[in-house]
Amino acid sequence: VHREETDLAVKPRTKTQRPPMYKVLLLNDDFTPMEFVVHVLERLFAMTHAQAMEIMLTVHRKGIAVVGVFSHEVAETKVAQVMELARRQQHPLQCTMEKE
Ligand code: TYC
Repeated sequence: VHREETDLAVKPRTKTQRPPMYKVLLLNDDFTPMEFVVHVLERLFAMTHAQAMEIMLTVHRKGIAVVGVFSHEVAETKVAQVMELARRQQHPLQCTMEKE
């Protein structure tokens, strides 16, 4: 029989610790081609063409958008991968992360 069913009093459980999650943010600029941004989103964030278009247009109109929410390690890797693809093509695209 489980302890909870037999004990007169059960110690309150301490709150479960969840690891902090990080938003990966994409920033607008006037120079990076729309097709390049869509390509990056499809390639690195496993988005469909329609999803990638939607996020890209949100960034284009609003200046910034959340691309996804990940663990610290995965978010860091995604940001580095976006920045590396942009650098290689000499686009000024900026990607950053922020604790949720
Ligand atoms: N504003 C860019 C243009 O008009 C397109 C763009 C969208 C750039 C999203 C960056 O994160 C970005 N070509």
